[in-house]
Amino acid sequence: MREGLFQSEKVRVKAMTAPIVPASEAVAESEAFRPHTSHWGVFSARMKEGQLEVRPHEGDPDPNEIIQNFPAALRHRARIAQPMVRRGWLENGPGPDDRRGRDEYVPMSWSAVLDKLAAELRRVRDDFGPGAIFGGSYGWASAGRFHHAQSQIHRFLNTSTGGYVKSVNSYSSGASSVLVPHIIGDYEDLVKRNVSWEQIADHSEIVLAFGGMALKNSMVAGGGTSRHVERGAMERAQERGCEFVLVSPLRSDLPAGARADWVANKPGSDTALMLALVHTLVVNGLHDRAFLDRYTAGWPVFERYLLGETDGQPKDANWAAPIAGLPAEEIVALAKRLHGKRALIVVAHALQRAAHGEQPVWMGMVLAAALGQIGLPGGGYGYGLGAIAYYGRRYNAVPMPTFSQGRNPISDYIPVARIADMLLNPGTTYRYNGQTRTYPEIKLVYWAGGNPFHHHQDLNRLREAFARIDTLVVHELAWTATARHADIVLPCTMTLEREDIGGNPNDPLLVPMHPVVAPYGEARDDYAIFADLAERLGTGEAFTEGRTARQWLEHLYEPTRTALAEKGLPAPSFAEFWAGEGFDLPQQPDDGGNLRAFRADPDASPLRTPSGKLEIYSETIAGFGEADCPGHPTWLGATNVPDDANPYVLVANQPRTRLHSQFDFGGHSNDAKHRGREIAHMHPDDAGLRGIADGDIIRLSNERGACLAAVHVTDGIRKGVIQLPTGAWYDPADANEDKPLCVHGNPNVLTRDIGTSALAQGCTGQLTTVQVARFDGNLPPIQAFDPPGSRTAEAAE
Ligand SMILES: Nc1nc2c(c(=O)[nH]1)N[C@H]1C(S)=C(S)[C@@H](COP(=O)(O)OP(=O)(O)OC[C@H]3O[C@@H](n4cnc5c(=O)[nH]c(N)nc54)[C@H](O)[C@@H]3O)O[C@H]1N2
Ligand SMILES: Nc1nc2c(c(=O)[nH]1)N[C@H]1C(S)=C(S)[C@@H](COP(=O)(O)OP(=O)(O)OC[C@H]3O[C@@H](n4cnc5c(=O)[nH]c(N)nc54)[C@H](O)[C@@H]3O)O[C@H]1N2
Ligand SMILES: [Mo]
Repeated sequence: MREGLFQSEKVRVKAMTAPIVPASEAVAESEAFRPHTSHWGVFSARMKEGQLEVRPHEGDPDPNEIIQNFPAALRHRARIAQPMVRRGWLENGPGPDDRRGRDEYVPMSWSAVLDKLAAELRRVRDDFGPGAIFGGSYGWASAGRFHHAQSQIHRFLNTSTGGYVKSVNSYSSGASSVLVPHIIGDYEDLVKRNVSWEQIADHSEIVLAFGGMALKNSMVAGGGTSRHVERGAMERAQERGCEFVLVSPLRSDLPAGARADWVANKPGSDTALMLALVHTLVVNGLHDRAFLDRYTAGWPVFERYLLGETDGQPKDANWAAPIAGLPAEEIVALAKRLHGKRALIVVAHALQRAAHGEQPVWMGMVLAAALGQIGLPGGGYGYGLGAIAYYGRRYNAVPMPTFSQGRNPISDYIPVARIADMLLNPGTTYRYNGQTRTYPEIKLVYWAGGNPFHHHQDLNRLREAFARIDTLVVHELAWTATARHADIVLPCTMTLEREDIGGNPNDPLLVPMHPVVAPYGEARDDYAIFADLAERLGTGEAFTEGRTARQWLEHLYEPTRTALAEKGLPAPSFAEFWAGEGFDLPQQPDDGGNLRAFRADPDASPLRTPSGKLEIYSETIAGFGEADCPGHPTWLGATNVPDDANPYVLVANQPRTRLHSQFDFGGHSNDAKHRGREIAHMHPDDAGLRGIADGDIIRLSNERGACLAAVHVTDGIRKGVIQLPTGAWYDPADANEDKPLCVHGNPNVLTRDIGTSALAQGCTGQLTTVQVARFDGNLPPIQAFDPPGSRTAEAAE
């Protein structure tokens, strides 16, 4: 089927059985469980009779099952065993090439491949300047304060190539992180120093959650979490009498223990619904005028729009009802239900990962302000709460060990989700946050710790974009689709094969991360790879400062130890820390942060916005003059509207059984699939109409691409909506086609690659429209986890 991509059986077997360094040589296998941590929680691990066993941290009240992806993943055939170079690049040299993603790979020794890569980095730097290197390298990589891949690659490029073009913001919060500083102030204050789970358990009386707070999401936190508290906090609140209302196309977006009322609105309609809620409050005199007067700027301008004085259309419940797909009476009742209670408005990141994603974030703040709740314990605006397990918690009171990235001499950047635009349209201009900017001309793209074939939209367009550059370099632990498009593939260790310090600033536990097994094949740490490359570029000392990895851990630990000692707290030496199971750092009080202080005294503690207040109308944003992001929250018309060609709205949300694409080949992720495919959810009425039954294979398609998935038919989803999570590895049936069928279920072959607006240019991957049909053809095999073969047995030395 895809002869070009995969070589003969014989060679494939060779790549799969590459020699594994006997564990005893590098890492002593021990029968004792040793501590470690991951983005899905703190755990401990051991090797027993060649098998990895993991068990969650003892103090975790609600451990995350995603750690069960580790055992099968550790030595899976999808791991990369040795450095590989794409044949076309090797034979023809650097340059644009549409064979990327279709070509063969040639194994090479470490010394030969690093020589070649050093020469190529020098060529690009000398001929075009470091501004022709894109090193944004977005992605979640692995936990660990030192072996954090993005810190490593950025430090390498800063010290050794004269810098790089970076990316700003995230796929997570592309719209909100640009908007919030204009209207509320510091973004971290809003998401991390505001309403906490402790406050919800103790104080909230009603929680209205747009997009929900799904436990599958809060199970994850960058750097690891030792206690998953979200389920317990929602149950305690519910038992105390707190009401939960879920506004979402999926019932599973709040846990059963919250006993929520489910309002299944149309995806993308939340801004209209919130406008109608505020309109209802206003016309009934239920809005908090005193709060709006004292703490907000621009309410009168917004109110004229709300009441229809500027455009002739009052934003009342009758207006919003057909937009949201809800009865007007339900909207009116919901508004009245919010009044007079300690009310918390939550808006999930998901709502802003869509066209005009700025609007629901802004309007959520206005709703919370109209209720007069911002700054009260358990009340106000919990933007992002529940999306990740570092929101709604306390900050640690001492600094975390931090590996310095150095200084980037290149100031050029792109908003992260504009990568394909940049590569396809060098030299053209675009708008971002009030500026007109120009896309640079990139020759070399270097990635470590991310998977653009997971995170980016419209993957067929991304393939075209990657065909344009001279060289794509990827460090990976497994054969992701990104690695399969690279010219140089360097195998790196996975977390259980190296030592590190684990922790995140919103979790108290500092964890000594012990390796449990030797590196797979010839895999090396990102640090070791960059150190050797830097050596070749004459910048070895600047990159390593003469330290081994262990010496770096000791060095990074020291400021934390000193800070503990200065506070008169127990301050274990590194050796003591390393010998133990980890210890809890002191934490800051749960005091509601700057928003609470602002409420207490807005003159003494103004917000960091131009007016010092909550900006319901922003003169700054109005001054940018963007039609798709005016000066106050606005209903800009429906997007992702189903039509005859694409009659369903696709929700492409976060997966339950893994973090993004990581260890999709692990047991927990794979066991949850059906016939090897990712599972989509569909309403019984929709399925019935198309002759689709539970467990069938379906084909989802639109003008951008197509994929297969298995289907689960359920009434837990709004009619007309189909949900397919992200993270199943891109698996083209025939990579030689322009728009190959992904046989595995990666929704990003379907999503649209456009920015949220000219303000933020955020990712819009959450929603799109699709056609759906039962797939009755021969089911193509899953090949995403088979390594591409290498033609020749002799490594090219
Ligand atoms: N349609 C749609 N698309 C989305 C989203 C959506 O809602 N809908 N959500 C978006 C969001 S919020 C995000 S954050 C992104 C996530 O996108 P990514 O962060 O790119 O996804 P991951 O799968 O976590 O990619 C991390 C990669 O790093 C590799 N890795 C792990 N450890 C190491 C290491 O030590 N060294 C090196 N070199 N590599 C390592 C892993 O194998 C993996 O391939 O996806 C976005 N994409
Ligand atoms: N298990 C697991 N957890 C994760 C991740 C993961 O990959 N796996 N990724 C982590 C990361 S990086 C991030 S940024 C966060 C992301 O956090 P979110 O972006 O909030 O998470 P999603 O699951 O994409 O979306 C949450 C829910 O929003 C609902 N939704 C979608 N569109 C709309 C809409 O228009 N209106 C309303 N009302 N609801 C809508 C969907 O039903 C969806 O289930 O999750 C984190 N948690
Ligand atoms: Mo994210």
